[in-house]
Amino acid sequence: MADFKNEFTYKNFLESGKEAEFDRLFDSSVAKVKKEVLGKKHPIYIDGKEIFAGAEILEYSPVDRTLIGTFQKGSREIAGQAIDSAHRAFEEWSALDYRDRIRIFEKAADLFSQRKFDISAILSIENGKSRYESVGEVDEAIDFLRYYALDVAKNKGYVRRTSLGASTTEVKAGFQGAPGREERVTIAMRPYGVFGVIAPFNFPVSISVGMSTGALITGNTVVFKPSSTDNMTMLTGVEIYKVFRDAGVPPGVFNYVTGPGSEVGDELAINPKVGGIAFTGSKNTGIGMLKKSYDAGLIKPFIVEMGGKNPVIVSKYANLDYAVSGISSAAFGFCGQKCSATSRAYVHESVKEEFISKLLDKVRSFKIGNPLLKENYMGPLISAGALDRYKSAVQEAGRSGRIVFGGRIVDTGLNGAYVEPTIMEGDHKNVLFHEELFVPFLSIATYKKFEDALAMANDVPYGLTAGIYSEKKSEVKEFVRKIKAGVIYANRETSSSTGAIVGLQTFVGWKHSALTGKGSGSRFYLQQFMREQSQTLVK
Ligand code: UN1
Repeated sequence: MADFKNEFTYKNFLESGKEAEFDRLFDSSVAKVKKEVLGKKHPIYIDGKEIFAGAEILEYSPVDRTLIGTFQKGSREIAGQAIDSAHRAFEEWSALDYRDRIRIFEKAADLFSQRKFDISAILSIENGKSRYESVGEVDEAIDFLRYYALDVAKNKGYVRRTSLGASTTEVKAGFQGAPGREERVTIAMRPYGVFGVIAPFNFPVSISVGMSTGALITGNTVVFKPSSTDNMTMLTGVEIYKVFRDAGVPPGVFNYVTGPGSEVGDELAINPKVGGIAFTGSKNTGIGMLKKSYDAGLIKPFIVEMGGKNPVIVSKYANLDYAVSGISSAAFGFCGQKCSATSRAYVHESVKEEFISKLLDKVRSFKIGNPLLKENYMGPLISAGALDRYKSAVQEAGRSGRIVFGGRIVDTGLNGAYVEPTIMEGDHKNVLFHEELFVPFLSIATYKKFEDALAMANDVPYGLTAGIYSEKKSEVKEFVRKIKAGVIYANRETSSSTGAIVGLQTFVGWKHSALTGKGSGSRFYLQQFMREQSQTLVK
């Protein structure tokens, strides 16, 4: 069995001295996608067939409002048809030898790898990521596919056999531990049935592929809904559908349904034929779906990831250069539109001035503009809703805190929501330290005692990622022991809280950030998509 290897496209190009080739491939894919892929009409795919809903959704690029495509506005009824199709396909798919399923997803990884620059170009146009973020995300999708395929292989399809030898004495009456005849036991992890997979706009390739592969490779079938309402990423969804189809996923096993959450998402939550839900998105939507499902009297597993309000601590013992580099990237990379983004910094009062002055130097160097161009670090916000959230945060910061950088809309000449990275100083009690904003906005507060920094860091309902910068070992140790978050980083120069790598850092939320306590890209992920059955056969 070959060992797992991350895709690391950019790193590999760079290390072999081929950065120019990397850029040429991305730029030519952008040109090709603009010419050949944008502006088309796309169906819903149910049972391998094209379905048209009679109502449409137009998707525009956040970069400049170019028409990305015309998609179907799926209704509750259409979602029901997709569920029926997935339900019909389940028996055969779940009965397939696990090695056959592994082969399909290894092939899917290879196809993504071949198509990576085209899909990355679509991704940048669709949600406004820079080329580095997009290629990194497609790599993450490939990593998920390979990692999960290897996991199933290593666990031999999650079936193991054991037995209890026959007793030499005869059974007289049954009781716990009674002697008896030989018992052959198969312990099998078995799929639930149909999984509803509901994906976010911010990682529409990797998170969609990760959740879908988790469900499919373990023998479930899927109804997949890409983000289709205010923040739309339906075209990368079509690409995912095509990769799975071309890799050999049979018709009906993976169905692609676009449409509003209030129709398609709700149907997935309350339809009794849906065995489980995998969801990544906002806390409100996630909890709303859970509630609807339980109110409908259904018990289905929810594998959810629901955001964060991720803190970083900058100690008086910090290497401030690492802190500035890591925090600026985690707070402002992809405009802070990551669940893993750093949005709060607790800085020791003695280093605050120096930290802020270094941070401002760094942030001033970030170029804002068309994310398809190599030089721009920050592209547009995803939607008008995001811009509204940004504006109200800036207003609130002006009222109850102090803006130390940014706060303005940037005129790039493009028809999109481009804004400055924004930094405010304020009190931890301020609402801006507590609500997830999902925009490039960092709130800074100072502390005197380390334990106060930890208490403030933990004082939110979320518990996804967290970071610390301190060269003092005992502080880092205390942080690791006391911080209530699933993904934590100390002294990481590349990012204080984002950029978990599949197979290396499991991505898992604590508290309100998730539900199961198990993360993606880890060896416990797949087990969530199956239920255990012990099958005892007495000869
Ligand atoms: C998310 O924003 O929902 O660690 C997930 C990271 C990525 C995953 C982010 N690998 O930043």
